[in-house]
Amino acid sequence: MATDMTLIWFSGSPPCWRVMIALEEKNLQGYNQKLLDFLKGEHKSQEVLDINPRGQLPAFKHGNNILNESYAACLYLEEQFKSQGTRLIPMAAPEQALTYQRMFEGVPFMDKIANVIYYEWKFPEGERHDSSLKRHREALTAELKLWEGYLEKLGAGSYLAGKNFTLADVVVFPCIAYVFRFGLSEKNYPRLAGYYGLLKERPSVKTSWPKNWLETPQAEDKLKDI
Ligand SMILES: N[C@@H](CCC(=O)N[C@@H](CS)C(=O)NCC(=O)O)C(=O)O
Repeated sequence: MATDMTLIWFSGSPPCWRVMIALEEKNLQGYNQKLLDFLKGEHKSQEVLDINPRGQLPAFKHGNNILNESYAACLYLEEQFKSQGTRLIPMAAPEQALTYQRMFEGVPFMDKIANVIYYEWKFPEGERHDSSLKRHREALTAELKLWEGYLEKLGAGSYLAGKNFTLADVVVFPCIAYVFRFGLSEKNYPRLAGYYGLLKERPSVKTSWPKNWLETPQAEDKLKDI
């Protein structure tokens, strides 16, 4: 039981979900957890600021070790519990290289998703123009095509870095779940849809599936024409 760990999180937040998937994969169940409400601004409380001065989630602690960046927490969990649960960073150089490469491509991928889905929230009114939204949508389309191509090259039933589930899947899957939640067409992105279907059934993903997504499986279909 991981009773020396604490995770403060939001439901449906991709960075928080990454850490939860990593904890499940490393068999680190039973950690202390606190679910906060984004809309109530609970992440700006002193309790969170004491752990994460940016007032963002996830806020994660293992003993006295604090890891507030989702990638840092996932890498730490893999390193500290290497021989426990799923091995998330392959030993062989080609698979390891691809795992790191795809993991960090996940950062700009998520930014591009957020630039479209949360356009009104991210950009103040005076900075919003049809041309800039169009540019962000085009950037996201190009990004999605890249990921569709990666999966096509690897073949049906593959994970993001090959035939094994890795840390690349842990950090990028929440982004992919997000785009389908916001209406991405399975017909236009069949490889991504196949990957989404495969990972949805994985126990670590199922167990950590955002509860509010179960209640409202589909959000606004902002990505349906992308
Ligand atoms: N780079 C951070 C990003 C964390 C992040 O942006 N969290 C969002 C929730 S998805 C948040 O707390 N936003 C509230 C805020 O920025 O005030 C990570 O990957 O952990």
